[in-house]
Parts: sequence; structure tokens; C-alpha cells
Amino acid sequence: MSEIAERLLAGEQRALSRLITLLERGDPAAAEAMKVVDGHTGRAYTVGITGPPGAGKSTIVDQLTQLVRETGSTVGIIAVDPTSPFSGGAILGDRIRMQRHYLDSGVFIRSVATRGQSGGLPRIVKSMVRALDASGIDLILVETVGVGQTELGIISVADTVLVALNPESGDTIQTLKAGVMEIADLYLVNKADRDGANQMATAITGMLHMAINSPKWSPPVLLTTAHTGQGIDELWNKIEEHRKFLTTSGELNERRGRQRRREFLEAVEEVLAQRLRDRVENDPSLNAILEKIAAKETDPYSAALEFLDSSLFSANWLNPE
Ligand SMILES: Nc1nc2c(ncn2[C@@H]2O[C@H](COP(=O)(O)OP(=O)(O)O)[C@@H](O)[C@H]2O)c(=O)[nH]1
Ligand SMILES: [Mg+2]
Repeated sequence: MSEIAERLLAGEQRALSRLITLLERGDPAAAEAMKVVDGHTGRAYTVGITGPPGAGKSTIVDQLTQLVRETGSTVGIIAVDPTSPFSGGAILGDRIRMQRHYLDSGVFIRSVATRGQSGGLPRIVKSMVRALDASGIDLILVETVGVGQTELGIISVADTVLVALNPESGDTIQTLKAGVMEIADLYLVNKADRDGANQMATAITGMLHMAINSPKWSPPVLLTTAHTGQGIDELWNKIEEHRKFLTTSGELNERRGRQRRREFLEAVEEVLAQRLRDRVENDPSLNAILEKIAAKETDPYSAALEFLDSSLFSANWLNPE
């Protein structure tokens, strides 16, 4: 059995850090360990929080952590950050926001940079959540910045999804339309100390009534002022309520099952796409087609369909080289 997994399951926090580092490096030892770790997951509860930059997500995570620590439960925090020249300071900002927890051995904090990765939640986040879960952490908070697909990707890992917005975020309705309504279990209008918070909450509630959501759970819309802690108790109560709803309705297991099936399909797609790309780019028999496409003698989509049905394409390509 994987030594790192064994140490992790024994609750050694250094093993958890080590495993995550191995995952980040794509080390084969991490994949070996994850085979063992996977069978020891399911006990932790995962809450995802997403929303535009500056909405107050890290402040909310900090406050929730404080509250949950007072009950004695342990907390793991994963901050997913799309590192760019413009948000390069975000991780540093998160560190300041969550500073008071860094010396608490009951809180485990890790950031994931998404630089250079296209859409979706980075795959490593799912492995990290499993590792935290298997190590015995009770509550896992995953913060993702709302930029398109990463925002929606939170549904692939969280049991409860929180969407944080602000009174002044003018693009809110746009955000809601862009798929967020399908994934939100709970809405927060944070910065409720500012003008327009009530109107914003009313607007969201109005949109929710029009949307076809789960008939069994209607997402509450809460007002919070995260930096003072106002509304955080109520938020935690609602998270617990949602958890109870998921557990008693059987939806929790279904949701987790869907997440695992989707992850499997995504992994199949990812590996196949890589193998195919390697072949298509390196196979000289395709030069003729590629030139025709470049010369606009055929359009790329038609060429792709034709190619896949032709004898040029071989299913053997999908086997490892
Ligand atoms: N006025 C006000 N400021 C807040 C509130 N919550 C967070 N902030 C501030 O908003 C800024 C961004 O917060 P942060 O938690 O880093 O947002 P994130 O980018 O969503 O993680 C920080 O300066 C916070 O202190 C709030 O409820 N009211
Ligand atoms: Mg943040």
C-alpha cells in the first residue's frame, strides 16, 4: 500500500501537504496514493463558494471557518485562483484575509493557481478535496473566482454551492443568466452595509421564481456583511439546513454519484483528446487534409467529420503509443 496514503489516513497533516505537492507535480506516486485515498472519502462535507472577484468570498470563508472552529470541527480551505497579471495579488490578499487561521492546526489552507489551464475546475481540486476528506477534515470550503467555466465547475465538487454577489455588481443579472442559477443552492448578497442590498436580494428572488429549479429546495437569498460577521450565523444555519435536506432526500448520494460519473467521462475525454492530438499533429498522412483546410478548400468542421469517417482515421489511434 502507498506509504503516503497510509500516513494520510493515520491523520498526519504533513502527509496531506506532501500528497498535494505530489499531485501538483503530477507525480505517479500521487496517482497510486489516490487509489487508496478514494475508498476512505465521503465523511467530510464540501461547501463551494463562487462569485465575482472582490465579492467578499475570502472574507466569508474566513468567518465561516471561525464559526465552525468554535464547534471544534476541523476545516480545509482550497482557494482556486486564476492567476493573471491582473489578479496576481489575489492569493496574497486571501492570505491576509485568512491570516488568523494560519497558526491553527485545525485549519488546512491551500491555494491552486489555474494559470495556463482552460475552462472548468482544475482536476487537482477534486483530488485535493478527497485527500482532505480522507485525512479526517470535517468541513471543506472551496473558493473559486467567478470567471465563466471555473465558476460553474464548482458544482462538480461541492455538496452545497454558495453564490456571493454585491449590491453594486451591475452584471449580476448577466451572471445569473450565464448558468449560475442552475448551480446555486444559496445566494448571498454580501456588502449588505452598502446601498441597494435589499433591492438586489429582491431582484434575485424574483428571478428564482421564474426559473425552473429543484421543486424540493428553493435557494434562499441571504444578506451578509462579511467583514463584520453580520449574517454569518444565519448563513451557517442555512448550509446545515441544505445539508439535512440533501441527506434526508437521498440527493446527497445522487449528487456525489453524478459528480463521480462526470469526472470519469471528463477523464476519458481528456486522455483520448491528448492521444488523438498527438497522432493528428504528428501523422504525415494528414498533411494533405491539413493543407486543404488551410487553403479554404474545405471548412474545418466538414473536414473533421469526413476525416473521422474515412480510412485515414483509425480507432487504434486511441490506444497509447
Ligand atoms: N463594505 C464591505 N466590504 C467587505 C464586505 N465583505 C468583504 N469586504 C471587503 O471587500 C474586499 C474584498 O474581499 P475578499 O473577501 O477578498 O473578496 P473575494 O475576492 O471575493 O475573495 C476586502 O477589502 C474586504 O474587506 C462587506 O460585507 N462589506
Ligand atoms: Mg478571494
